[in-house]
Amino acid sequence: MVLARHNPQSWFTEYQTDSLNLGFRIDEILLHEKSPFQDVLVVRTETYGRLLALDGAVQTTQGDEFVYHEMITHVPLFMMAAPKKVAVIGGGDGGSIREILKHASVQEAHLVEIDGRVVSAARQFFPEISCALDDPRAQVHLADGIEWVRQARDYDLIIVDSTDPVGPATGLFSPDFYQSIAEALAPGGILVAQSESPYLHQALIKQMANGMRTAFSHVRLYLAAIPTYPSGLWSFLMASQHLPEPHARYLTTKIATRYWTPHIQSAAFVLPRFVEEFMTCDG
Ligand code: AG3
Repeated sequence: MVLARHNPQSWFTEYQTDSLNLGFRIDEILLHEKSPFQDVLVVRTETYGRLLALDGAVQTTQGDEFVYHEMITHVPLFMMAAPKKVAVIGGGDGGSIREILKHASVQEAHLVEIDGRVVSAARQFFPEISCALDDPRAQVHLADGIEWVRQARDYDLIIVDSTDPVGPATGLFSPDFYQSIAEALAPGGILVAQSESPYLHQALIKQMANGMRTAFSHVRLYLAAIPTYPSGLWSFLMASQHLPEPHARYLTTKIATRYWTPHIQSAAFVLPRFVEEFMTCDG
């Protein structure tokens, strides 16, 4: 349905917290349905192009999806000489798979999404994001990530590309899940999980980091600026048994990116003092 261009009611608003909203003027609602798991909405915003929201929370927009998808994938992938087997838990839009497959060494990229409606909405409305799902190296599993990871083995990288820790994603933030990821990784393997906003979700980030420390020896936080997510500054937690160091290939790579650069590979781990402080203080 096409909405009047300047109708003041033609807005999509994410209610980010009880006291904070982010509004997007929209000119069309492309899809609005209830899947068995959540509310799925695709709208066209004037500023950021098409936007996918699940249960009212912005997941992806055409205007800034590259930041999240490049940062959740390339930063850990460039810690490895030749990653071969990668899994994405969540991430039904396919953006993470698209970035993973830019690494020529990758032989298998598994997408494990609980909600098939998210995958079909992405295929229909975000072809430039979901395109790589048709690559012969990609496999889509419509399955519960927690169950799926229990039988997974020998992965070089597992990415938790989840929604917020409410609704279907809750179990993806638990120490038990991190433990079964640790068992599913090959020696030298890495876990990366999106970990919300350092302004708004400090307690959650600390809780996730502590949960990861029960299963991994090294846990590090890194950041990226994502304008359509709550507060605009987003974090990612990386966990591994050996301290990850970028592999020299990150300096000479020819893969096409729009946010990631070799400097950003290192700079993303440089934390503002308030973030350093809440990550190190007790309690
Ligand atoms: N998943 C992380 C989205 C979290 C955003 N939270 C919010 N808007 N309240 C993104 C999925 C992209 N593949």
